Amino acid sequence: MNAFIVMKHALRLGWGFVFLFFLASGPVLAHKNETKSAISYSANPVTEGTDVTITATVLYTGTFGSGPTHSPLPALNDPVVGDTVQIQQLQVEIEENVFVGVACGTPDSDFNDIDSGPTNGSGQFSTVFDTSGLGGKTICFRAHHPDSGGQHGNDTSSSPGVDLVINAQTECTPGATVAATLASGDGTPAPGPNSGPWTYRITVTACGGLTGVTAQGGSNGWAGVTDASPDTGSVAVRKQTKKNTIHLWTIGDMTGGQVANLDVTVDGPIPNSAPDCQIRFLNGPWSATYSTDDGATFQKSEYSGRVTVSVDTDGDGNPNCP
Ligand SMILES: [Ca+2]
Repeated sequence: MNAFIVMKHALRLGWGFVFLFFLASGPVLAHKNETKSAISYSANPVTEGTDVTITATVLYTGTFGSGPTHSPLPALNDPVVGDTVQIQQLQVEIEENVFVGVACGTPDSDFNDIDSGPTNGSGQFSTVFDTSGLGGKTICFRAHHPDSGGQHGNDTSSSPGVDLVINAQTECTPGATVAATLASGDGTPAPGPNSGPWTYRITVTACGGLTGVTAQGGSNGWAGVTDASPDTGSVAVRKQTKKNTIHLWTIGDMTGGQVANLDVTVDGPIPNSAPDCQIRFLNGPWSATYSTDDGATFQKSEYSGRVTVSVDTDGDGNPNCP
């Protein structure tokens, strides 16, 4: 065997090795369809004893992870159909194996499944949550979609956490209440310049006829408001400081039981120095003002609950954040 032939063998082996390596590395190159999860409530706040329908929605983002493209590639906002989605409650363990639901941002808490099931043709799965005995509590929930279907499957996503406010009284007190009833966007964002956007819905509910209803709320100090779309009335910036913007939502008169919604979209960078599992609030507290005596006097509601995300610096999806 002369040197030339040895070299030829080596080359052939070399290319063969490269080819085998390429084949073997195929499954490692994940290029799953990326998804986004949202959570919504049928009502918020609610009176103790009310059954609340909590709905998780999982949609495609129209993008996929690194690696070669494949078809069919689902389009933006196509529903993820037939995948398992979990509805999770934020809980603390008060004694061994005894867990209670707590508000978004509570220290030493974990999201645990309260129900799960397959998404329907609209990418949705719902569960009914009984609020009996929970008067006076605020409990945070989120939607979580575990990854599915191997390398061409659907990737993990979590919604932001949203507080469900459960009032103790058995009948509504005349006036307005304000709460977040929906949130979408990445609930476990990586740090960086493009961590958002996120959208949350502020809902004002009237008990009894009200006049001159307005609601106002601050931004979070780190992700600015990029859009504010009300289904009733109009929104304007009331006060702008360097880090915070107060929005004033003028709703007008409301009839008893009427509901008005404002969808707020925020976006902003998360510093690379943000620690894993850091809780960031998407909204500042919102409150409503209203008159029950045709404008002679005005009253202010309690503040809304909050919407949170958990920073995922190491990319593990934050399954075990303290
Ligand atoms: Ca993490």
